[in-house]
Amino acid sequence: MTDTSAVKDALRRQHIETPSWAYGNSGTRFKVFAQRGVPRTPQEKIDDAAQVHRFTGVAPSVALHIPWDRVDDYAALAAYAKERGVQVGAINTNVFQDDDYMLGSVTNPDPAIRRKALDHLLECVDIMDATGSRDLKLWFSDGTNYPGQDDVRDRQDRMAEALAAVYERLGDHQRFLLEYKLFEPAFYMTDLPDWGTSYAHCLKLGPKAQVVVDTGHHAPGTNIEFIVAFLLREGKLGGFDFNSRFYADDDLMVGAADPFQLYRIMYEVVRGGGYEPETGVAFMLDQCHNIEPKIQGQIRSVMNVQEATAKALLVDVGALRAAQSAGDVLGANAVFMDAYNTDVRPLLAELREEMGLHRDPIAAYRASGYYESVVEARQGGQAAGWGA
Ligand code: PSV
Ligand code: MN
Ligand code: MN
Repeated sequence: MTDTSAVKDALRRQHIETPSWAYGNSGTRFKVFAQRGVPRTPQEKIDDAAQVHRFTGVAPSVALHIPWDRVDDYAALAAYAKERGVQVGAINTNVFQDDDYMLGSVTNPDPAIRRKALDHLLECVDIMDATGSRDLKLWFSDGTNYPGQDDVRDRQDRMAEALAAVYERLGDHQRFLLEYKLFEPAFYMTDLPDWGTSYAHCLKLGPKAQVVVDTGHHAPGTNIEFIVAFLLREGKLGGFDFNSRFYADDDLMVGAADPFQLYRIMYEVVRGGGYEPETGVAFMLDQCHNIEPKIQGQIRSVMNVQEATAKALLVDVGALRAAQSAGDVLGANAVFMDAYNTDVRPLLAELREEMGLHRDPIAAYRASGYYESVVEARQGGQAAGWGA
């Protein structure tokens, strides 16, 4: 039997970070849909993130994306967030939107463009100094579209050189999280296509270089929970960019496409000790809400992560281990599935009440009138960054 009060305690201290770009307008390369009441400034994105925390109690930080969230004074922005009851979290770099980066950023054959990209990454560490952020998230769109287009090995050398320069610049309490992605926008070869490549670069550099697993960045059928278990065992799992996918990098709400996969991932996190804050595993969302209301989409996503976590924490580990060591295949699988099939919504509703929150965060948000007030106050909302 699992102790539900211990499970509740663990859930109470969960920390899920929401991304500033989830609150802005977004879409596909075909169309960005404008919604009413979307934020016009980084401050207004923080206001929206604060609503997600207000109703869930477990989303106390918001990630920024630079230059989408460029301001003159980042310390003042961090203070603004604090006043609203949240913190500035990870700083996400952006070396994928300038014309200069058509053939790559840090792996570009042109040294002047590589320098420009590196300067941006270093500037983002300056921003972290001002906001007090711990994590720098690095994702590179770098790669090639055609065989022979550029030299694969030279590009790895350039990547390693840039990463070493960023690593060198990090302060004692800072780290970078290196993201990989199978393809897109490069279609033939991506310079950091998988966890193994990110891991190898991070391993060379040291403990402040960690791998981040974006759940939407794998080939269909990839066993993501194995990657999670492996990286945790090696002390190299820096965190997650959570979202869900049906086909490619869909950036849909986490737990929407495959809640069972999310549960399997969270089980490995718990099993590997990654749920303990000291391990530094960051639970971040990286999503956009193209057709659904954005704040509600974030609240729903946070709840989906909570539900998967609750199920993972409810696994009867004693019974599971006993069945595993007895070679009882079906018994072990049954224990694992029992936890997954538990309806944890009443437990979470109870927990929220204990935390002084409404049992149903979406209903409470809808009843709050926040949406109507921002629709009134905000005109001409900002695109999150894509396709605008
Ligand atoms: C790239 O697909 C990615 O997952 C990276 O994390 C980016 O910074 C993010 O999406 C936002 O576009
Ligand atoms: Mn991502
Ligand atoms: Mn992505």
